[in-house]
Amino acid sequence: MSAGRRMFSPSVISQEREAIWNRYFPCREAQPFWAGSFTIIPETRHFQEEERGSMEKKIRFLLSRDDYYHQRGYWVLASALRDAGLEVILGGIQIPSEMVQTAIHEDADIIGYRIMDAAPKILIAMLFDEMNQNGIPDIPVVVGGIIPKKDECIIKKMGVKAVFHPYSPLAMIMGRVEDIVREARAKRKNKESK
Ligand code: B12
Repeated sequence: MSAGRRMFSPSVISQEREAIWNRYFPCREAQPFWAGSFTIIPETRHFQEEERGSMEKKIRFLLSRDDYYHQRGYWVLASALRDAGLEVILGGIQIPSEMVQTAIHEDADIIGYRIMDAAPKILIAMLFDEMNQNGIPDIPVVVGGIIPKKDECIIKKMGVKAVFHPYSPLAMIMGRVEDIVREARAKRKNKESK
């Protein structure tokens, strides 16, 4: 392919490839309407529910991302969350307003945004704005991907519960997610009982 010789960049190679074979869509997950939980083999699900014991309802985790190219981490994370016994709602590539609609529609317990290619502080400000406007300010938000340190401080001040950088151990992520959801559920219960 001539692209390889001309300029070694994934976007150029991808455009050349597309011109010959058309665009390849590995799945339909980029469409929010299709957003649905991963299927878990029933026996595994039962085992995981028993193991997690005290969690009364499975955690519904909305996982969305900002860019098309860095898919690998998205799928690694989605599989790990599923294997840990969570219901993963695959938002795919979504902007904040779409994420909020999916979170409401899918009754998400937690929103996870994978940000690889954009400005985290702008996206997160938009997300919280949309969440407030749509009456879901209490759903916890966690963020992962390429998040510069200075942006991490800013988005945590905005209300992001945790930020995960490259090479974060998956078990540590799962542990934090469970703790965050437990805390949010307890807060909601308290609020409802008042
Ligand atoms: C592989 C890779 C690619 C592959 C992606 C293949 C694929 N299908 O995914 C390809 C070659 C396509 C690619 C392309 C590009 N890339 Co690239 N890429 C990488 C690389 C080397 C690894 C990413 C990866 O897959 N990691 C493995 C996964 C499992 O880990 P992870 O994504 O970090 O996720 C972990 C945590 O961050 C966390 N996490 C991540 N997301 C989330 C979300 C939630 C909710 C939670 C809880 C946790 C979480 O959990 C995971 C487990 O620890 C990184 C460098 C790096 N070391 O990170 C650069 C990197 C991300 N790429 C980069 C760039 C610049 C690009 C290009 C723009 C380059 C170019 N000029 O063409 C293009 C993008 C194309 C475009 N937009 O036009 C930059 C991003 C810089 C930035 N945003 O400021 C990086 C950091 C390299 C660098 N240092 O410059 N890239």
